[in-house]
Amino acid sequence: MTDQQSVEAIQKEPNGELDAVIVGAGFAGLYMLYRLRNMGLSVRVFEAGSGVGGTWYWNRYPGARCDVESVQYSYQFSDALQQEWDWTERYATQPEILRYANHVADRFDLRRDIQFNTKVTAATFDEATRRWTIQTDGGAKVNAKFCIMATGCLSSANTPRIEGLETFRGPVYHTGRWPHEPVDFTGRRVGVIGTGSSAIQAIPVIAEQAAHLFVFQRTPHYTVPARNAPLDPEVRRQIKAEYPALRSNAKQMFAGIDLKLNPQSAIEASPDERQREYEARWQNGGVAFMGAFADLLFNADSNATAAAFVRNKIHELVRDPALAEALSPRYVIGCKRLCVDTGYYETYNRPNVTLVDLGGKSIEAITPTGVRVRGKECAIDALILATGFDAITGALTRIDIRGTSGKKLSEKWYAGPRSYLGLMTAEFPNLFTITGPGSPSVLTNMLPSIEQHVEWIADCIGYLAQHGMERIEPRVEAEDNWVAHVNEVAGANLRSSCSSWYVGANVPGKPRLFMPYIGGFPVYVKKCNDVVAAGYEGFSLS
Ligand code: N01
Repeated sequence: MTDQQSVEAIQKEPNGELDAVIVGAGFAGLYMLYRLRNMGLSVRVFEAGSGVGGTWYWNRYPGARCDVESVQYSYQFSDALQQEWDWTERYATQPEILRYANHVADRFDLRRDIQFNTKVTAATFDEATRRWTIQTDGGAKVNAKFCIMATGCLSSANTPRIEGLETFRGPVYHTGRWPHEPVDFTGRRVGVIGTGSSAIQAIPVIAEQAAHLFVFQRTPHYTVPARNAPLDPEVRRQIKAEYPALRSNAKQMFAGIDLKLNPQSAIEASPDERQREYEARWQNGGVAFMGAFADLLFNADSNATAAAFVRNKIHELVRDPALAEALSPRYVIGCKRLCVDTGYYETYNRPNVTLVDLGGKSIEAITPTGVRVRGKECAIDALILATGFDAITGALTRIDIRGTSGKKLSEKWYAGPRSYLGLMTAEFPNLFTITGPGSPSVLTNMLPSIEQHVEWIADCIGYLAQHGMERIEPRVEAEDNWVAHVNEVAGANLRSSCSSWYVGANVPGKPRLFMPYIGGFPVYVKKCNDVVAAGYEGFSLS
């Protein structure tokens, strides 16, 4: 549907009024649309990109793939869908995941309700009419009873303020806003700022093409090998045969995915046992490395054994000991999100790759022809910002969202996000946040977390309709208690102990507190269900 057709379609609806507006056509927005439309609601999705897929639409950098296994990083709401789709690799590439998102959009005929190339700029609640007015960058205004933010946790690109960045004469790319056409680095000197998951996936691929690659590292990240491989058709057949059991088992797990957690304590195991367990997981590959022992994120001494194991691996893989040392993190493993790579450390053995260690400091300045570090310019032809996202809250606070008091959401969240269950926030009735702050979101397999939120929201809207009600808002006390609980649980987990995007540390000026809920997926789901069973306890309904 073109913009014009889309606007016309909205205008054909009585008074331009909708039951619901959904912001974003990634996996959350697509499924939300599917559910609400099946309930007979009039729904419009606004999507800034020209296609569906969200994260997988924007993050097209070389080497981009999901580090959750493909057979689990997929929808489960439709058995027919999960039976008909064939993932080709253990970890799907970005193009394959994008094909899947497009397949879902076509299969369920979702596009006709999505308006592409349209950014939502503002949303205002009117208490008199109990409706939201949603404004887009094209100047259109629509009116809806419910406003559902499916804006993603890692979608608002973080471009650091570095002196002189705008003066650089060559092309500048952000991994989270990569061009749609192929970028050729052949014969060019390329600089990459950042060493998080995106950089760690991109660096080995770009190093094979570029004349020289300079990696500007502020803080080294821990990464474990992916051990990616094509999916054996027989394994795929077996998984499909056992999908219901696999999915329901995963939902009983802390992260909504089975990491084969070993219930033992690392510190109570013998050195030999630890070595065997870590080695087996290192060889098997992937984030299940952190499932080696149950207390890795709760006991600093236990954590130190896993961190030391990975540092030893870095020293085995990188030939130059000084370089290996510079690449070796010294903080809690798993505190910044564990990365998963293919040949990352080995890439530093290449003669055309140079690590520029910033020693914990930001880049000093960008010049028209390069990057200046400690007073010396490193000449480059192209610059890649692998500098991550204004995570979890950025996509929400960048929109001018105003609730009952007229206060902006960004003002309410000035000292950090406040929500009830990560689903709603007081003073903003009928505004839902799919995988919002205060929900497990990024600490889990995102797809089941998205599905759980979408189903909760759809059921809630259905409940209001069945009971002749049209307004829901969290009570302030319930929100306060939830925020306190989120903070308390975070305080007991080593994940909150370092500078990471989980605590907003990567964005200067952002309030520092642990944003996702780290109580585990099953505990969280039970809480959401209990709230409903108790008649939407903690919410005001009218
Ligand atoms: O971003 P990041 P990302 N000067 O924030 C550095 C998901 N993801 O896009 O560590 C110099 O992790 C910054 O340094 P420091 C995944 O959840 C998933 O890589 O803050 N450096 C860091 O090295 C992941 O965690 C997949 O000191 C600066 C880097 O930039 C999340 O997205 C794939 C700087 C940013 O790392 C974000 O990953 C890719 C400055 N001024 C991503 N500012 C999957 O496979 C920032 N940095 C599912």
